[in-house]
Amino acid sequence: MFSNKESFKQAYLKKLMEGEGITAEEATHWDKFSALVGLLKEKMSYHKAMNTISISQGKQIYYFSLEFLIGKLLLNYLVNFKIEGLVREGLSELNINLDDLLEQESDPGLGNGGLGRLAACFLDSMAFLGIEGHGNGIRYKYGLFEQKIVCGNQVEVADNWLKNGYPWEMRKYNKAVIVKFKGNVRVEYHEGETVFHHENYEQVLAVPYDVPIMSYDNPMYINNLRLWSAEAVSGELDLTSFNRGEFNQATSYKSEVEAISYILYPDDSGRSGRELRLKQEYFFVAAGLGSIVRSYKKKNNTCSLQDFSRRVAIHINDTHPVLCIPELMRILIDEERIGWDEAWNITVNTISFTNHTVLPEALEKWPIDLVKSLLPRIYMIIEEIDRRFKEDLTRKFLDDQEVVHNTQIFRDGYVWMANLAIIGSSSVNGVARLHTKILKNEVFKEYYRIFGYKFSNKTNGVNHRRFLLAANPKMSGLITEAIGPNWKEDAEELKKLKKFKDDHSFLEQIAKVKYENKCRLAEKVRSKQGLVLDPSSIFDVQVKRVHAYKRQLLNVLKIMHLYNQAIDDPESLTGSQTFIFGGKAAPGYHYAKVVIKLINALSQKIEQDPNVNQKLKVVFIENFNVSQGELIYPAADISEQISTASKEASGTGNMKFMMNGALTLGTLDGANVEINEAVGKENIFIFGLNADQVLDYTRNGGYKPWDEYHANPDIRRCVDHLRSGFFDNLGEEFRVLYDSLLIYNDEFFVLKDFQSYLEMHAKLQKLYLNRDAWNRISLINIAESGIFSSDRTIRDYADWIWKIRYRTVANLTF
Ligand code: T68
Repeated sequence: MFSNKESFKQAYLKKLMEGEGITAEEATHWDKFSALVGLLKEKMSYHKAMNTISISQGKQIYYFSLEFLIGKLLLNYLVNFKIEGLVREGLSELNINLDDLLEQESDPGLGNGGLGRLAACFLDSMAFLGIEGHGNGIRYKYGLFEQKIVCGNQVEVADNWLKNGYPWEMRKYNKAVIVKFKGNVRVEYHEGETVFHHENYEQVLAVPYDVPIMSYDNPMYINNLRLWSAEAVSGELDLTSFNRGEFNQATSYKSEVEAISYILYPDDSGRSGRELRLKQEYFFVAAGLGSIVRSYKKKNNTCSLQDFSRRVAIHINDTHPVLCIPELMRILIDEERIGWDEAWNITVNTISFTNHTVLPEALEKWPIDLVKSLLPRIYMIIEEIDRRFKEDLTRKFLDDQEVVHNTQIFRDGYVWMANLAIIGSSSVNGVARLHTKILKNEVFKEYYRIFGYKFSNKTNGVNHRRFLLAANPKMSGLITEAIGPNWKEDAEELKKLKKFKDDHSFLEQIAKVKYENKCRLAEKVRSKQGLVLDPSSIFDVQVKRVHAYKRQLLNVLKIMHLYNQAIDDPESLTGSQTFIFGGKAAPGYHYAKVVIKLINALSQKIEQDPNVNQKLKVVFIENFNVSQGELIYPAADISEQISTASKEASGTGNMKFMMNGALTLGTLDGANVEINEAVGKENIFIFGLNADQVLDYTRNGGYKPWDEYHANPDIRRCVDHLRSGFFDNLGEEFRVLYDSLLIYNDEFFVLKDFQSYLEMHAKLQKLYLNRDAWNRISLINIAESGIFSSDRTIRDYADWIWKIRYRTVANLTF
């Protein structure tokens, strides 16, 4: 195994020759990339084999999530092995540029946004903390679509991320699991025991692909992300029909099966409700649990599951994996022959649940008939869970019909998954303090009365080694020079930067790094989209999924207002500003797609106006994903976090911007509230209604947007642009936006918050002229970002939910 530059070069050339049978001169970028991957994989196996320590005392954590947005891995592994410099130099001496190889890797889009990226950050932090924590998900053949902008419109292109193969995964056919759908349940009474036989089912073979997740600075800790792929069980291919020439029938089984892991649903807020989605949910739950039970028995050398919950914790990421509850019950009762009460104790004590949203349309529910026909035995178990829960509840809350009604698992013809999740798990957590408060007092208030002890908050965090150390090498270098390297392992150490807050030359260096990062982004945007950005302008950035509650529309109205001002008086604009947007709209979400169109139309309008285009610019960066984020966060001056207060559960982009020194312009929503507390109100730019005010208005039927419209000429002018000829012939298309504000009562308080948003933005513009003051705030944001590291979040989960030990700062290296 290589340990220095020379031995790396030798090993690398050997690998290239062995693997591809070629020399460095003959090799393509792909060959060179593959050789480096091969070398790192060997290094990982070598270290893994040496790991004999288990800090978490053998307790295994399984994080079940339909989404893992892991991003590219090559740079991450190099950083984690602490060999990036060595490899870069070694390659360069062989005339190979590491950046060219990094470009070769595909960025697996196995998630929609925040929820999926959080899962990936958690895997990294679990590995870092020495926790045996593994991911369980689906290996979608097609990830989230690739977004192209054509004539201002979003166009979706299939994301064929596997077309060249995925070099980090390992197919483990010998660990496949059979998953059963449909059929019927035969109940048999046998010597006083009731036995359930699932019959006439359709079988699907779940084949796992494992991706290694390694720890920073401790290569022995290598966990596993297990992604399941659906395949036909060979015996099931109907050979009789095939032989009779009925190819359609024989192949339809195969394609029906493969459809299960074919594509990720591109909706980040529910709505799907299709049979295939439910199949996906049961598929990865049954496969995951099947393999966990098998390995539990092997590892603990036992055939009994009585101790299961002491040695295994299963965490469900939102309700998508909630079938873990009835599936574990099924295994315990039907396969292990454990009685209901004991099985229930084991199940509840094993499972914990995180909620990620309060939007009503994102609370999953499935038609009862669908669950019954697709998963007959699981359905029976859910019914029994519901029956027992209600029996207990009516005894305790006899006179409170509201509690009894709102907590039922079966309601209005549907199975309500969050209800099942709360009843069947030992812990329920929200993802930011405000969000948890809303869960307790609003969304799940009846449950909070019954199971108050289950509820807690675990504020999200992000992996600062990916989003600062690796994504922003220049800032990382500067930080390390100033406070030493320990912040990489303990993000709270970043606080030490505060001693430089009045050091003019240090502040200047921060500004210089920011400028260079802006140049890096500008160059990327130029080469990919042919757009020219001016790095000396303020980069004001909003990148995230496009959604009404995230209020990209509010941002657009603000830019329209600045444009109006410039038309009236070209001198009114002080410095020059670049407004950067990025984010995908769910393909079926018309409103969001029109918002994208509007952003592009405004961009074009301003670009074509020679009086303004030197001062104002709007760009929409195509295909926002993890890799783009890594370029964008370090280059932002202003981070737009402007969701309607009470709607964004936490947000994690806000944290990534902050740790890269952007100043937050935002509402008191989600984790912004805690960012505000961390940096102090003079170092964040808060505007608009707070959550209590929004909830108050909403309880009383909303507010009157027409009043704002009539009272405020600035608002009127911007809103009218949506209908008038301002955007040439697009007025009809933008009508849906206009109507959302004035006809449908502005559900997200865009006009209500408009004025205070403008004022806060103007304050920021002015502040930008005072370079020292700006850079000081930037530094304070970086310095106070430590608590938003996912290492802290995972320690919270480990202490309070999973109840396991982990590596601490005191024993970081051994
Ligand atoms: C996000 N949720 C929250 N959901 O919106 C965000 N939903 O505030 C929070 O920071 C983040 O979770 C992490 O906690 C989502 O991203 C989804 O992606 C999603 C996907 C499918 C169905 C429903």
